[in-house]
Amino acid sequence: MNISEIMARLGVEERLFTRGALAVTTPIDGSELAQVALDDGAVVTTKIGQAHRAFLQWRNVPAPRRGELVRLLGEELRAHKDDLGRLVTIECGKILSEGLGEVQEMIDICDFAVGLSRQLYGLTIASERPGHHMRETWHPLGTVGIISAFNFPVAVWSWNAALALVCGNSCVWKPSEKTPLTAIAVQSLFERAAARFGDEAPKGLCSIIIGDREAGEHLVDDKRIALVSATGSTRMGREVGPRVASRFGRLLLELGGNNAGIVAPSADIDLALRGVCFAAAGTAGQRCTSLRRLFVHASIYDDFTERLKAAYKSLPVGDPLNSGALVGPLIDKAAFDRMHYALDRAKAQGGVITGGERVSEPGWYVRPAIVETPSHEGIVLEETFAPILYVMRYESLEQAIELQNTVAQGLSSCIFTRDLLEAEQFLSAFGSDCGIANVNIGPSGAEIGGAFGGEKETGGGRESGSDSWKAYMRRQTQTVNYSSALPLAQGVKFEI
Ligand code: UN1
Repeated sequence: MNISEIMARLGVEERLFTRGALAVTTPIDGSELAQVALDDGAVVTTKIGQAHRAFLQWRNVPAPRRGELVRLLGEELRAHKDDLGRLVTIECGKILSEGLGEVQEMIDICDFAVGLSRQLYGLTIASERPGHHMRETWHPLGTVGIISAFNFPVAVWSWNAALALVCGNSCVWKPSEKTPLTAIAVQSLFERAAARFGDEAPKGLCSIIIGDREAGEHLVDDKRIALVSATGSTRMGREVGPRVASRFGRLLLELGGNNAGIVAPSADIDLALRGVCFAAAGTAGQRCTSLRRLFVHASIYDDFTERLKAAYKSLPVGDPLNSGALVGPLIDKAAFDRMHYALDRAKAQGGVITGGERVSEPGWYVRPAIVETPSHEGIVLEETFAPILYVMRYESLEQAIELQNTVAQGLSSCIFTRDLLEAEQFLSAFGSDCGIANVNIGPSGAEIGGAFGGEKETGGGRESGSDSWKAYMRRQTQTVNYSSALPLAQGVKFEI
């Protein structure tokens, strides 16, 4: 597959993807796409230094003006949506409409951030002391280190960077080693936007690090990285979290999910079937929000699972650039091996498997699997980043909610029901314990306007919309005395 023309249109110099120690392959057929250079520890440290100096300048640029840079970035993304979306598909294997959707998600967050650049509101607070006022002001935080995963190779950067930039921060981004090309392309679009913006955008305001674990460790351990925003597995978060905490750095973690759905007796079955198929089989099960566990009410279980199995059989699996395909390949052989390891364990637990086999090669194309499992235990409690849906029967809503909440992860959840009471119970304090809870929609495919993230082993971070921007700023409580007396709070007397 030749990517030279796409890269040229995206403004990427050829030397950036034709030489270096890291071979980049496409999951579409396993062929080599490019070679990119790896940054060693010294380069990482230099880039962090540059980003830190950029922050010291950028924080003084007025926020609405900072928003203008993000507006220009959004323009570049709009103009290059087709090429970048196609490159996403080529590099990570998601179907083209999802590759394009990912770039749309970037455009959306840029629009959101531009508006936000005029709305970084603080508070004014009534003081208990005469002649005083108090307020809360939000200041830029510092350099943000962004670690992203292969499955959303560019959107996750934009959730972080668009907000970080309007908040007055600089960014250093370490994309997945599996998807450096899309990162290099995005960096090129950012640089075009920065050049149009002019000198007020300091050199090194946003940069990328292509590297392995060691490069990541430099980013995590450097005190000049004020916030580490990391997306990936819970295992990765367990390593990154304590290291950043030990230097009192700030963390935003978006880790594993083991998302569940409930299909209640009153559900619109056609709608539920579509919702389940997109969420469980779409993106080849490689979203952190993918549906992995499904609780179907006993009264509709047989009928629903038969229809689901029939729908799965007809899902077009194949080349993600082909407009007919709905399910593309797994990212690599290791993903396929992990999928089959999980299916073997599910079988040993008494699970009955439909699908899961490799359907074509080269590339790791699999038929999404349904596992009817007698018990909610063992492998069902683990996140396997592959299209495996564990299906179970339930009798009462209370029982289904309890089972859905028993896993260690807490990202996303959903219920399909037309019963108002059930829907509201699912969304109540004793309902879903996840960061995201949906009614009559699967757990994946969130819009950027809401805060995105989850509880428990998902890490607790929130990115993207709502007030997630506050994670990228430091809050300062200010008290001003405009009188000529000095009354002390709480009535304390200290006369000299
Ligand atoms: C991820 O898989 O890391 O809600 C992010 C969704 C997408 C983002 C997924 N908007 O499925």
